[in-house]
Amino acid sequence: MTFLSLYVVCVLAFIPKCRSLCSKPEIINTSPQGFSLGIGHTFKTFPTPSVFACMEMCISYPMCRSIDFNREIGECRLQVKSSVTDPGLLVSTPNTFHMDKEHFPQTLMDNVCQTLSCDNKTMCKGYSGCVPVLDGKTCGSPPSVPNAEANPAGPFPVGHTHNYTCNVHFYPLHESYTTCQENGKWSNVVFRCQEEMDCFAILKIHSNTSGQDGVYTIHPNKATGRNVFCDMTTDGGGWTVIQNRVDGSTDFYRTWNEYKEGFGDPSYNYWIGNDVLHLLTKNEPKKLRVELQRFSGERGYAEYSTFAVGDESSKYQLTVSGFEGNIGDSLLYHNGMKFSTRDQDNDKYSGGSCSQVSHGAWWYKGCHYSNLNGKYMDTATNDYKSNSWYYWKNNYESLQITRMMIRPANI
Ligand SMILES: [Ca+2]
Repeated sequence: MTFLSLYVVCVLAFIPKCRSLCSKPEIINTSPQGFSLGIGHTFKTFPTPSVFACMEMCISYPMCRSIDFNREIGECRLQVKSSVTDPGLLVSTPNTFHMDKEHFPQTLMDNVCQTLSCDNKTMCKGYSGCVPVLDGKTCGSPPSVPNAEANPAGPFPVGHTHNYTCNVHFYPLHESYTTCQENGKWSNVVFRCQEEMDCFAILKIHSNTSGQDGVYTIHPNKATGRNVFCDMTTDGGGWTVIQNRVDGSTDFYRTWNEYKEGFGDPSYNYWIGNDVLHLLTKNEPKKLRVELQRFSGERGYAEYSTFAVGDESSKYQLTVSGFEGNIGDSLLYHNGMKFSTRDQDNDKYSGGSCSQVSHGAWWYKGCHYSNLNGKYMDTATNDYKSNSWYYWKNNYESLQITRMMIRPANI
């Protein structure tokens, strides 16, 4: 028995021992881990624990160009595009394995089908043998997306891909493709056209900004343009910096209107402004990342999966949850609180103004476990008025560098 036929017999029988008897196609070890084409190019999804079964299914469909296989949940997705012809479509996706059809060990697959003869209504699918052919379903007009160009009328054949385009003054978010699947439905559309353009939208529209931190003009809505600092590096980039402090040269003990409008230099010390903060978080919650540095040089971070700020009539009420990080959660305490400044007391402390007691502006309760707009000290000082993050070291140690930045929560 040749090695090839042993291999085929093993796979056909699905004997658990097969893994030790048969060598896997070597390409499995060389394809990129943690990448996929996303769901917009999927025409068929099915569960299987085997990446090999996923591959053979792709082989059997002429329109299939590649697979995305999720090992965690055992999901196989057949794609009408490949990373060979469209390398720009490949995106980082945890637990997912991408492979292009032209890299499959096709000769092994072909060998099985050469020994089988299927009738008109079936087709050979590698080791699965003869299975029913596609039933010829079609898809109607693709799902409409608000503020995107009108969709063409159907029907479209299985495997057809539609690419959405946003109307003028709207900016694309998430993958812009949907593909007609074999069940006659379009693949799930997560695409959105958002009115506001933040650093994340800039990164997606202009891929050459990746890794290029700096000041960019964002449009929180059609009428508003604002220069802000974009972090295009950290964890893939696309972060709109909303607060930055690197030294004590800029006064942060300011009035309601100054915090409403924003102040400072986007490339240096600044607060983006509460109105802009509201515009950037009103359509969908953002993820917040807080980066801190002590005077000792030690650095740490906190991320919140949900962060939103209400409008002025709500007193810029804070919504925050979903902590993850290594500096302790010093913000959840402030969830649901209104913003207070030295000239406007919206806190829960009946004995006075938290802003004045804490020498800052924040979503004070009664009063704070974080005070990043507090007083800047030039050395590490345990002071309630200082710009501190209590649960990092369980004290009010003043910090040397603080940064708060946001990007879409689901990317
Ligand atoms: Ca008060």
